[in-house]
Amino acid sequence: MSQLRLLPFRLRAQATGLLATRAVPERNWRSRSSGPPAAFPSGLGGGSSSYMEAMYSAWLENPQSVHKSWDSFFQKTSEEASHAAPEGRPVPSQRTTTSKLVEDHLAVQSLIRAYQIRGHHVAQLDPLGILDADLDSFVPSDLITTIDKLAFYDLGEADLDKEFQLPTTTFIGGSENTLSLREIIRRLESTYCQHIGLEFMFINDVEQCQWIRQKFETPGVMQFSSEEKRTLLARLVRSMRFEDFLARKWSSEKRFGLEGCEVMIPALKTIIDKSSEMGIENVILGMPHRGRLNVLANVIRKDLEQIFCQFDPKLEAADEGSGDVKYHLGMYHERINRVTNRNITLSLVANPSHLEAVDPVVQGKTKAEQFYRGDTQGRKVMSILVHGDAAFAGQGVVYETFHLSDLPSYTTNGTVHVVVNNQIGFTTDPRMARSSPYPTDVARVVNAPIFHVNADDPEAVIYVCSVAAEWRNTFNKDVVVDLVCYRRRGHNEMDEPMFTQPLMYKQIHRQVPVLKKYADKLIAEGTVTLQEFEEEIAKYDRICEEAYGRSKDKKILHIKHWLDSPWPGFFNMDGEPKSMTCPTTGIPEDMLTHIGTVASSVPLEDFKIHTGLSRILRSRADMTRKRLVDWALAEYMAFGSLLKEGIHVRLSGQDVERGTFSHRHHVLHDQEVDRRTCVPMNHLWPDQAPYTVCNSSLSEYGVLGFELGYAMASPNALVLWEAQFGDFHNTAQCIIDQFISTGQAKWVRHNGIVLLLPHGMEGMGPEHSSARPERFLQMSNDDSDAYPVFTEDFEVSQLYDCNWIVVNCSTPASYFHVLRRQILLPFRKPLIIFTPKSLLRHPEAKSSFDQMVSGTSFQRVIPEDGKAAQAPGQVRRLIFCTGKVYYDLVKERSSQGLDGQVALTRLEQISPFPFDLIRQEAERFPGAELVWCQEEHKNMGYYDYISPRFMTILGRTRPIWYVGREPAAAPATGNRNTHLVSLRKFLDTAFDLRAFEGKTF
Ligand SMILES: Cc1ncc(C[n+]2csc(CCOP(=O)(O)OP(=O)(O)O)c2C)c(N)n1
Ligand SMILES: [Mg+2]
Repeated sequence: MSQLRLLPFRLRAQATGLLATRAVPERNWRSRSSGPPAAFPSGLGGGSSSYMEAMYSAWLENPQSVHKSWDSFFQKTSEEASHAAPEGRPVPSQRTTTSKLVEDHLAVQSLIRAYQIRGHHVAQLDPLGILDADLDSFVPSDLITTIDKLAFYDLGEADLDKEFQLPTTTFIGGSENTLSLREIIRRLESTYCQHIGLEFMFINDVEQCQWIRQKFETPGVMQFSSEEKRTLLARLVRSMRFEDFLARKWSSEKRFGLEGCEVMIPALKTIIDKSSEMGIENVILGMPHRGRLNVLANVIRKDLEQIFCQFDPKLEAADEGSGDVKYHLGMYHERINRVTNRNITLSLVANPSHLEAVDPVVQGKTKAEQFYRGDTQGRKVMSILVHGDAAFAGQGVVYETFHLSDLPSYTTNGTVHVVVNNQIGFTTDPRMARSSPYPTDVARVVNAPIFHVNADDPEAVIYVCSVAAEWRNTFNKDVVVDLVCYRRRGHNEMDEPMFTQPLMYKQIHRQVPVLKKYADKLIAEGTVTLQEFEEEIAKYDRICEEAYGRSKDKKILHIKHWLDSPWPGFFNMDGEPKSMTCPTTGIPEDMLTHIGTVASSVPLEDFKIHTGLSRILRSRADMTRKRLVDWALAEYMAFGSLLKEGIHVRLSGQDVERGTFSHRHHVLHDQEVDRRTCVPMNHLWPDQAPYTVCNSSLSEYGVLGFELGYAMASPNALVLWEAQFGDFHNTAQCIIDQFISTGQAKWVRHNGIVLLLPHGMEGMGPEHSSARPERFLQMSNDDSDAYPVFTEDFEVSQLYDCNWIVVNCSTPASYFHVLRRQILLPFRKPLIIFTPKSLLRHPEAKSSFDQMVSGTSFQRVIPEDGKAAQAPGQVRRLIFCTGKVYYDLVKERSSQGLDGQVALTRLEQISPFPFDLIRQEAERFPGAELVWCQEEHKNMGYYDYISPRFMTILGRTRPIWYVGREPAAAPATGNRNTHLVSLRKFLDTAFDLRAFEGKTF
């Protein structure tokens, strides 16, 4: 027993005799190609020993009556039984001895399985040796950590030197089929209980489990050539000396150094090398603050001087926008992988401070890059996500992102996750930061294997990373590498960690840096000399010094150099739009007719659709004949025409295929053939771009982030995310605030994502009513107080300057045009569209082809063109409004007979504010009182946004009166009657021409 490694620091009294909890052998595994045949154990389920006894009795009577695998098993064990009988003792009857041996064999199988399942609990994962990576000091009772625990299996010391047949579910034997129990335990400990802790036995696929067992159990797998060791050492030198250099030069700057996890650099490089070897050409990385500069320098290989000059506070910013701190910026770099000699493109996606928010963005970008390369299997493009331990466990978006990983329209065919598990989050201990044993448990939901590894053992880390990359590129599934490490300094370099973690930090101060430990090891074994090691250090220090010298010459900071997703050819050489005009957005009538016809048809033969849908298609055909469109058909026209122009259209969100309101029906389902579907949009033209429409998982944060990432990859795509109801966007608020609204200002990155947010007060209660326009408008960056200069290209230049476009269309034609304008603009801006619910079926909410044919365009403002427009001088009130309330106002105006006295003008684009057109309208009706009418409550909707802008354009000479619902806490009432009463009330005010008499402003 002396060879058995004891784990005294974990030891505690162990219960024995818990045979009832014996693990049950797996069913139906496949035999490995070499080694013993898949024989006796297969098919054994619970209660296997009574089954075996029955088999054994049958065999004793007639060896031919059992399967030949049982026959050879019983023969073998009987022979061993007679050899193994200790001298001097009476030989027991054949039956008793064999039975005991059979039981012992089964026990040994259980023991092997126990290590495979639970070995990680006692693995030495913490480099500090003080914490339990699984937050629990318990030692599983079925691991042989002391000799007495053999009793758990009814085994004893005397059994240690007996030979046991190895089951096909282990590879510890290598080419041996049998091993002594002592050796079995030794090999299991060396695989499962040293510096690597493996969690994989929850994976449902037996082949995948076998693959992992083979990778880690096979004797001698973890051997490295001296060349590999030297490369590893050189990478550690870079990683460590880079941080040292920054610390020396800028001792009081925050950089979120990697000290304590320097091995992350060789770890990432190994994943990239191995993936490149397996055919990957493009790697997209997402990561948080910790070690980010080091990754930029030593993994992506950003020019060091460009990193160093970020530390210079005197540098002038060359680009528009407000920029970001250095440890958030992204990067894109194409280079040769030195290990494989193949081209590789690496990009690190810019990210906000909000931890894990970048995860779905990286996945979306990866998916898009795969899609545009036709890489359906993820053989060329892959993603790597780096996480902090506290964030990985705490942030829900991690879970949302994992749930996208196997959905056909969202999968990136496997991601390698690397956790920098420094066992602390800012000042919080893991025990206070998570309820799961490991920070990585979230990955178990998708059956991803999890490899924990002690980060102070660089070779173990490298091995694990290489297996992880191989796993990803073999099974195209996610995998997690958990680098159990420590954080040498405080949360950042200015922080004092001893305030809160005094004992941990006492140990950390005693901790020998990994580079020194590894160098000493290699020097001791003769792989490198001390002199070579010192030269390697001096060489890299020189590189840093020289780059530092060059960085001092830099006067200007170009954020453009930090772009993570360049769009080659879209902008001119200076990164500016190629023009500042936008063509008209209408399309030829025959195209409208053609799209309308396809939208009304079932392009596949023998395809039986639902009768209700036939009715919808007939009504589309009818509208097409009458040269009319409703909302759904207008959307068809916009998407269809862009597809013809080679623009990929992707619409994603919950239930978007049919449409929440059952109006869209972009995917037809055969009523008789299971899962047979048809997407007529993909049958428009032979050479059209593909159309993707996909129901998403029930997530907003994850899915919106994903689509934003998707839209980053190419300007030649219309990527839309639709919320089920507009208010649900608030669970994705971080993507909206941190990426969509601010992305260009922070990272000079254009993005043309479109958000479709169903909105409208329809008596449906506080939720399902408001898409919260006030929030989007409050974040719009156009100046409310600056009187604009009205140049010829006012519309386009205003759009160019804005952070996003907010529209609330009142007609299908408007929706059609604004979608097309989105792509025809010479640049990209996020577009927020408040979309209708009841208007989808409103008989008045239809547009004629005349409003969509060539030559027509998006109207930012739809001016009054009815009776009031014929005699503007007579008009006593001009009501400005937006969206659905227009239809209520028109109806009310007509019922009160005020068509000639009250004009109604609609804002289709709210932000950037159409100052020019509003001024024209106000001037057209000089004698009219100006009113803003909205159905939302006064503290919501548009009023706070439009009010100062009206003031600016009117020169404060005329008031703009408010008509709408009163201020409120909830966006809408839950009581239908109250809803109708408040509607009545504000409609009455809107047409009470004396409502504001005598009031001052
Ligand atoms: C969503 C979010 N909440 C809070 C923070 C503030 N914060 C920054 S780093 C940090 C601790 C992160 O711990 P961990 O994920 O373990 O990474 P580490 O810093 O240890 O590498 C916190 C709470 C943040 N950046 N993002
Ligand atoms: Mg941490």
